[in-house]
Amino acid sequence: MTEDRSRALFAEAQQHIPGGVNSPVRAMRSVGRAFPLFIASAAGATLTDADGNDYVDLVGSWGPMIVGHAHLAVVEAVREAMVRGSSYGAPTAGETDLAVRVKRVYPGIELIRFVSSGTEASMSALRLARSATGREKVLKFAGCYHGHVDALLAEAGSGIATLGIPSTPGVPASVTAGTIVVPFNDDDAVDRAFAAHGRDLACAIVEGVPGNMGVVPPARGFMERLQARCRESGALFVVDDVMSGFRVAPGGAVELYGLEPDLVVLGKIIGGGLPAAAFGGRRQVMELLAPLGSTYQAGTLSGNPLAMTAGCVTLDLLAEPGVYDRLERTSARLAAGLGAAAADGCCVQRVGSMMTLFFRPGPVRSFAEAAGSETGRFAAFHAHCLAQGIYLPPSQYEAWFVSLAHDDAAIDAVVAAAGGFFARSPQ
Ligand code: KE4
Repeated sequence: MTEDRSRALFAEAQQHIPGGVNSPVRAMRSVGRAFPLFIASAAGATLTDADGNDYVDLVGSWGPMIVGHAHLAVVEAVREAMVRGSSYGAPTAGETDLAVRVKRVYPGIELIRFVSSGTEASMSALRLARSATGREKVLKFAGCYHGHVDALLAEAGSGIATLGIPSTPGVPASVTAGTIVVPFNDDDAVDRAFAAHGRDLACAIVEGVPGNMGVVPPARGFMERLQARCRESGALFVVDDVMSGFRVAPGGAVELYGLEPDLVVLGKIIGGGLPAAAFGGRRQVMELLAPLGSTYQAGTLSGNPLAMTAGCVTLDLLAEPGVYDRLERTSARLAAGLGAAAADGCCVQRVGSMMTLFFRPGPVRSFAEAAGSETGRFAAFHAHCLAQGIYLPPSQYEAWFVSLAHDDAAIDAVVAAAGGFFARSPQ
């Protein structure tokens, strides 16, 4: 198995693109690789790299490819749409078609606005919450990622209720000064933050099922209490279902936990592998958006016809009977196999078809606990699996994604690779 072509492509890419990649995690530096694999094609649950090596794919483009890569129905629909033109900068029926499909499973969304990325959706939701409440502060959780939105690239200040500090250069301290960062799954910390800032909070934003510190399920009642604190304080409750939407249930974490958010942020799966994301919620809030209201938000490719087409076909495939039962069976099989293969010092955390194998004992309830993982061993595990033809997210702090295209053979191959690693290095 050679990787020469990927190595050469990476060397060339680095001359033109920072780090040779267009999104940092793809560089595979977190798992100690000198260069990432360049992918040439994909079909079903399989990725094929530039050297012709095939892999069982558990990244799924970081979530969107839940029906599998290059699904024939999606390919044909987008091909037909393409010959009618790819972008008009004008309204199309396809945007309404996708809106109707989303609202069918998100009854709390009365109006929805499409954008081109989850970052854009989160950023817009924040602006709308600030407009709706006339307040400026926002609350987020450590370890939750909502895209590279300036105000949300913040780390906790010195104390729970203190103001955020930038987590990256380039974000002014003034921008994160209004961001309160609280440990996830910590009810007391949430209560303290609301006691200190509640009346100034425009919103609290939370991943429906956090997957950006590895999969860390909400503790029982945590989301409901957060929602209640928002109601009491007048802050909007914003659920970021970009990763968990249409994945952990048709209506995402909102459905799974019976939540009633003021705004929902969506992305990934709703674009079916093309650039589409959205934010939506109560009519009273959404009507503040231009052109109805004066809260400005816009986008050249928002509601792009090809993305709307891919999204509609993907959501229709997910609406077929038994789909989520099938995803659950396949995902449970993988989680059980990993749990049986893994050493005692590991734990598997899963919600539906998103999961993480943590290289630390469980449970993992917060980012601080996730950060206690043995990332060096994860890197060795990742390299072992790659050599066995299994393509895992190149970071301990990411979710693995199962699709409808993963059959028993694919799952068994992942479990066998994991078993081989732990047999060779039990601790
Ligand atoms: P995008 O801007 O990448 O489309 O979406 C941002 C976003 C928002 N909310 C959640 C819960 C997300 O997980 C994401 C993006 N997820 C990462 C994977 N952890 C995308 C991968 C990448 O950044 O390359």
